[in-house]
Amino acid sequence: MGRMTEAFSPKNIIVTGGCGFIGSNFVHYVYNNHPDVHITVLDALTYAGNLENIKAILGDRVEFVHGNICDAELLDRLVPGHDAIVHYAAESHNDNSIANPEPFLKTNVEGTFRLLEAARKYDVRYHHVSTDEVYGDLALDDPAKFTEETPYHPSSPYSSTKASSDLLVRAWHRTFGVRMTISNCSNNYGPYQHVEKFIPRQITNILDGLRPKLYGDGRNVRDWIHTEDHSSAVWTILTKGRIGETYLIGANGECNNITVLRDILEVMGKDRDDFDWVKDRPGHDRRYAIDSTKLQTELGWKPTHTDFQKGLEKTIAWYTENRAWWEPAKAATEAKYKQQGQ
Ligand code: NAD
Ligand code: TDX
Repeated sequence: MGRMTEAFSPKNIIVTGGCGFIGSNFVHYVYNNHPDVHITVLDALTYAGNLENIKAILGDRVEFVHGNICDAELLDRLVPGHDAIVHYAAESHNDNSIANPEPFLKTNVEGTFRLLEAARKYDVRYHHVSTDEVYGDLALDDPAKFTEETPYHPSSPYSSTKASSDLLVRAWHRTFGVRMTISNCSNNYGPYQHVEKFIPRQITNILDGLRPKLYGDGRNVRDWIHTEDHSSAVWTILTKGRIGETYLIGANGECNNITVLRDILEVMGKDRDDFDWVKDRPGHDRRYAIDSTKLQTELGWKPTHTDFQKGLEKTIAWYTENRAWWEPAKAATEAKYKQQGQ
């Protein structure tokens, strides 16, 4: 408290990965709350990107550029004239990183390197969106939570590439003076999340008459936050955060997987045991938990979607009403899981 905060009012920002789950929510958040800001979305439209997510707001204030963050020439054309890069683009799914790590190295490590080089060359403010998974995991009976001081200890190919990208960002700040901030957020949920992820997979399985699939003993704990609270936190850090600093984002949403699954089954009118136990994920992190005191006390951020049960019910309603959005990806996703025994 009583610390200096830098006021920064970006007017022309690049949002990488703005057609994915969390990036598109951020684009809507800025569009709805900051009408003076122009947004350029840079997205490669991988299997996880969907232009539908931002179609309704494309126009004068939201522009779409189809391209890859690893493309240095494209960045040379695109970045000048913008005053900030907010970097969401990533390969984001742990199970995919176990099946085939290579795209994670490319996009998460090389892609971040290219963006940092562009931020350095054109002196553009840079915000790096990362994950609590860089800290590894906690034991179920450990009273501790992750803080900004927790040592890095990633477990999976995905989280190790995100940890690598965070370290690049810090080095580019210290060595080259890139004006950066980093945020590490816990598990997001909400509309537009790909059906490969835990909550949407179980909801859409039930909607398709398939049984939900629970990994291992189902006692792994995730710290759930609504994606809109993640967006408001990133905006707060971008505009008020201190350069060079890391902020953890979380909303005290710890819950184990079997409880989340049984809640979904109950809301959807199914028996609480109507699911399959499947093979565990190799290296499966046990528990994540975030202490977001720094963000709350220093920058005054607060989550607003604090009722997880209500958020889950709304999310179930969204997938029920938006079958056309998720159906095209469902069969291929389940075929891939089947091959992996999950
Ligand atoms: P997502 O997989 O839904 O979306 C990723 C987006 O990035 C897609 O639109 C995809 O097309 C795009 N993309 C991928 N590779 C690209 C490339 N090389 N060039 C340009 N665009 C590319 O991911 P998400 O769940 O929305 O996660 C977004 C960010 O938030 C990631 O950096 C992730 O690590 C981080 N994060 C996610 C969570 C979570 O719970 N999902 C939690 C904390 C942090
Ligand atoms: O079918 C499933 N059954 C199951 O039990 C799936 C897909 C997952 N799980 C378990 C594994 C995890 O304990 O549910 C939990 C959540 O799994 P994911 O949705 O795959 O998320 P997680 O691995 O925790 O990572 C997520 O949060 C941190 C995001 O995918 C990352 O991008 C983010 O960094």
